[in-house]
Amino acid sequence: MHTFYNDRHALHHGKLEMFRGELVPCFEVPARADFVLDELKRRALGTVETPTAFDDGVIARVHAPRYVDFLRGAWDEWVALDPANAQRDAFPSYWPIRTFRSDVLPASFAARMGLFSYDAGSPLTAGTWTAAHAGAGCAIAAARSLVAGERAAFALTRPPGHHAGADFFGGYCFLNNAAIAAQTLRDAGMARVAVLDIDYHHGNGTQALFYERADVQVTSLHGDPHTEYPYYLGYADEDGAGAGLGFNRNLPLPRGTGFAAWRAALGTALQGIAAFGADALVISLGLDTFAGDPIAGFTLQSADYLAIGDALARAGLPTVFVFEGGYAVTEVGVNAVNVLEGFMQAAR
Ligand code: OKP
Ligand code: ZN
Repeated sequence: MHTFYNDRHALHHGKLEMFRGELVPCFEVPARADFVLDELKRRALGTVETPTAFDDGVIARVHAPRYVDFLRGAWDEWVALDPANAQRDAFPSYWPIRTFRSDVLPASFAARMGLFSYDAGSPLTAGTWTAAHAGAGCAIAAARSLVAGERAAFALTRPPGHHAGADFFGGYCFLNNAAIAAQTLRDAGMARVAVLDIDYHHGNGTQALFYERADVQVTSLHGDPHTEYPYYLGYADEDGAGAGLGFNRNLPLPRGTGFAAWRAALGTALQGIAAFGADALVISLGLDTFAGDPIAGFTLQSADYLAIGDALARAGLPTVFVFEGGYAVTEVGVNAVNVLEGFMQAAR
């Protein structure tokens, strides 16, 4: 399996995030991807390629132009407010919640930060755009390799993507890499694409992007949003709307869920994907279902990830894996590569 990776990910390096009432060191750090890359190389699981120049037109088919324009220029605007801001990450302070307008694009940078975000846990840094854009390039290249006939590919990207919607960032996510991969597959002529999100947190951005579409089916296994981030989406009764009715499926599981129950839910998810008749599968590969994860609540063990890879391979579909969460930094490499290795062993 080829891995698509760009070391520009490290240019996105937030210092602090708001967590339980105080600013704490960011959980989403560059070392996460380094541990995965090291483990891939240690097990010699395939080549690692860096997409250089790429056609990024698909980004505008997933994200709103005014949002992408904002992200691209946000750091320069932030520093222009005050040169001392160069030493501080940018955070939103105001949000246009119900009753406010979101059609007007305010001149104020602070107002646009809030318009285009939904939490205070996702610092925007000097290298955020460069890293996110390079990551999208990896997702595009991984998807294209499936179109060229590969059985599977891995986009080793950060910041993650599945919380980012058409015009908002949040949950450490800025560009939705899994959605960009899915849309790339659609643009290449694959009629039906399934996205399966196995990150601990519900992929609200991915769900929202495809909620009214029948060509991209979205399924997510995640911590019950009654108690788990992102709280306001990811419930079991969200099954799509309009043309997309019946093409979204949420399988929320209680905090504390272990592998037996998680594995049963995966079986349910895979049955729905088989019934959909997908031409390709996009996996939002979060590893924060691990027992040792500092911000999540399931109890999966490292060996379980081999079994997950095995089960995913048995769907029998061209599959692109897109890296999402996983914050037990020293274990995230073993856990991620276990999924890929389990997949390759069963796919042969
Ligand atoms: C990203 B991914 C906000 C702190 C809440 C956000 C968790 C984002 C997880 N003040 N933490 O799904 O792994
Ligand atoms: Zn997560």
